[in-house]
Amino acid sequence: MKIGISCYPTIGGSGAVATELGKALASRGHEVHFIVTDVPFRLGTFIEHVYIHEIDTATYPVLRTPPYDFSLAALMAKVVDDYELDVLHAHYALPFAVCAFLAKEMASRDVKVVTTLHGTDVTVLAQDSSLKQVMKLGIERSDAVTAVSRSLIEQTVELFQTEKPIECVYNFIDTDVFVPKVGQRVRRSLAKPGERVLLHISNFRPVKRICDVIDIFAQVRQSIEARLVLVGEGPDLSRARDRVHDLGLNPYVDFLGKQDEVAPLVAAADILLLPSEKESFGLVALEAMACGIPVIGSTAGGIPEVVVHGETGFLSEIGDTDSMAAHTLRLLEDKELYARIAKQARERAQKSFYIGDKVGEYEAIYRRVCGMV
Ligand code: GMT
Repeated sequence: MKIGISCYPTIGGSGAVATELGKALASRGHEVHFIVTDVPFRLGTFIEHVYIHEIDTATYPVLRTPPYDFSLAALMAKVVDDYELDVLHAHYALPFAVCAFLAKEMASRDVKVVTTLHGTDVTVLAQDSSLKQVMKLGIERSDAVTAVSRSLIEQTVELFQTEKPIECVYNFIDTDVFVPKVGQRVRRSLAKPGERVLLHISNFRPVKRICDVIDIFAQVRQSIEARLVLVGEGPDLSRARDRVHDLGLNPYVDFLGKQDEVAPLVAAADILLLPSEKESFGLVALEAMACGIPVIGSTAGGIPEVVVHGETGFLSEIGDTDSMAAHTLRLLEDKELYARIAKQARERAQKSFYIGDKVGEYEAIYRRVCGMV
C-alpha cells in the first residue's frame, strides 16, 4: 500500500511512534511518505521505500502568522495525487487529523484518513473550547480513529460526546533495540560502582510532574547511594534545575538534555520514574520494561495498562511521592524482587507490545478502510 504519515518531528512519543511505524511499514514493502515540517527525529539515514515531503509555508506581509495548517493540507493533497496514496495517517489530532480531512476534500483521489490520538491532543488541547470543535470535526470525519490506550478512548468519548468508534492500538516496542544490559558502558560513565541510577525521560511539561521526580530521588538518596539522570527538555526544565539546587542535590543529578538514541541510556538505569499527572500510555515506561528496568510511576491515564502494579513495576496515586520513594527503595534493596520484576517487565514488553503485532493491527485497519477485506 501507499501510506502518508504526518506527525510532529520533534522529540516526543507521538513522533517516535509514527516514525517507528513508518519504518516498520516500509520494511514490510509498503511505500511510506512522511509529510512533515522537518525530518522526524528517529528516522535516521536513508530507508528504502521511505519518502520525505517537507512543508514550505507561505509568508506574506499581510499574514500575521504563516498559514502552516493550510500549507500542510495542500501538501498532503498534492502527495496523495502525485504518489497515488491509499491512506493518510494523522498522528495527533491537531492539526494533522483536520489537515488530512481538508486534504481529502482537495485531492482528486479517494484517499482514506486514519487518525491516531496520542494523549494531550485530547487530554489538554481539547479542554480549550476554541480547539475542541475543530478537533471533533477531524476525529469524526476520519475513516478510522485509533487511540493508544483504553483510558484515552474513554476520555475522548466522554469529552467529545462522540459516537465515532475508536479502536485501541497500543504503542509498541522493538525488543531487539531496547535490550537489557546494552547500557553497561554508558552506566560506567554515569555512575560510580555501587551507585544506583534513577532515570526520567520526558519533554519536561507540567503534566510530567518533574518536581515529583526530584522529590522521590531526594527521599531515596537519604537511604542509599544513588544518582538521578534526567533526559529531555521543555518548559519545566528550569523549575527542575531550581528544585535540584534548592535540595542541595546538584552533585547527584545529571541533566543530559535531548537525546536521540535513548536505548543505551534506558538500559543503563536501575529504575525508570514516571509520576505523571496525565499519561495516555507512557512509551518510555514500555522502553524501560523492554530493557528489563522496573517502572515506578503514577496511576494516571493509560499507565496501568502498560505497567502492571507489582509485576512490572509499582504504581501509586498521582503526587504520592512518599509511596513512590518507598517502592523504589524496596525494589533496590531486595535483589530477588528486583530480578523478578525486571524479568517480568521484559517478558510483558515482548508479549503484549510486540512491534510486529501492532504494525499488523494498523495494516488491518488500512486494508479495511480501503475496502481490501
Ligand atoms: O500528548 C503528548 O503529550 C505528546 C505525545 C508526545 O508526542 O510525546 O505523548 C503522548 O503520546 C505518546 C505516544 O503515544 C504516549 O506514550 C504518551 O503517554 C502521551 N503523553 C501524554 O499523554 C502526556
